[in-house]
Amino acid sequence: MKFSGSLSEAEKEKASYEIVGVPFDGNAFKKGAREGPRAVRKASQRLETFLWHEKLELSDLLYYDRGDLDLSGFGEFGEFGEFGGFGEFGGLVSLEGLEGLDLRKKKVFIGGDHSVSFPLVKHFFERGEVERVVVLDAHTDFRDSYKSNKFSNACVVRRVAELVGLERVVEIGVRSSSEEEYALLKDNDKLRIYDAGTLRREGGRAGEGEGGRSERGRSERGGREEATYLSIDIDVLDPSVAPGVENPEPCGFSLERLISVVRGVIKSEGVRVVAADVVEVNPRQDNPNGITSLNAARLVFEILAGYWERDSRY
Ligand SMILES: [Mn+2]
Repeated sequence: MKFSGSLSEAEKEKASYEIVGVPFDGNAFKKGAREGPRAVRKASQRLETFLWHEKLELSDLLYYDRGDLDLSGFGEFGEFGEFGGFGEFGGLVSLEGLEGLDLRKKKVFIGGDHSVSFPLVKHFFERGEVERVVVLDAHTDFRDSYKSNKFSNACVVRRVAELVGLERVVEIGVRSSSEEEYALLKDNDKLRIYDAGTLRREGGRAGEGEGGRSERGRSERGGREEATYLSIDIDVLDPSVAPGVENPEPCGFSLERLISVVRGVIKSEGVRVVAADVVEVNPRQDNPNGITSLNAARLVFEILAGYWERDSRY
């Protein structure tokens, strides 16, 4: 099954944007996120591809769902902590499917546990296609290691920051970390965090504010744009609208708030989002009505619409 509104196989060359599933949960404690791509695709069939609030028919945007990365070479995913030769996963994903991707076409990846973001960012970064990373997540994910696994989904932002540089990472929506993570993060003046409380006080303008100005930004000033990877852990949403996650964290975003921040980041001046992921949808933890997958599907729609809005402006 392809994501709703996808071009057919015969027409895939016409695509401006591509969707890719990453059905991996080997670095999660509670398994199930490997079923995320399938569940989100299925949920997308329940939504109209006509975005009412913009009067935009999404299938006109020309995107193609390439299916899932082939992770068969990895074998059956072991239980948490069995990845003795850490780093193998990064190599595996690079070997097993990313090489074939045309990086000039903007991407939306559907996870998978959050650990998949590291090899994805790495692939783009090492090819000079990504300079900056924006993470939307309830958690800082800044542990050095979790249960002896340095590539756990609880460590992913730390690994990404080591790769691209602390000053090139922004975290939005944070409302949970360990004391050790906070001690490390509070005194650093590099990695920027817009936590959930800041967003509530400022009306959610961390991403949106810059976006508002960009309407008349680049064409006048022609400023340089930083190629950006946008990683969205669905647990940034409130558990009431996204219960199907490994680590639900109370007091999160509404879906409207998240969409507003995501669209704001995509249209921000000085930022060019070239790839995004939506990770940590765990259908085994979801309500029977599949609300988490449904909201994730809507988010994928919004990312595609954001890409299109941005590309059609210039
Ligand atoms: Mn998280």
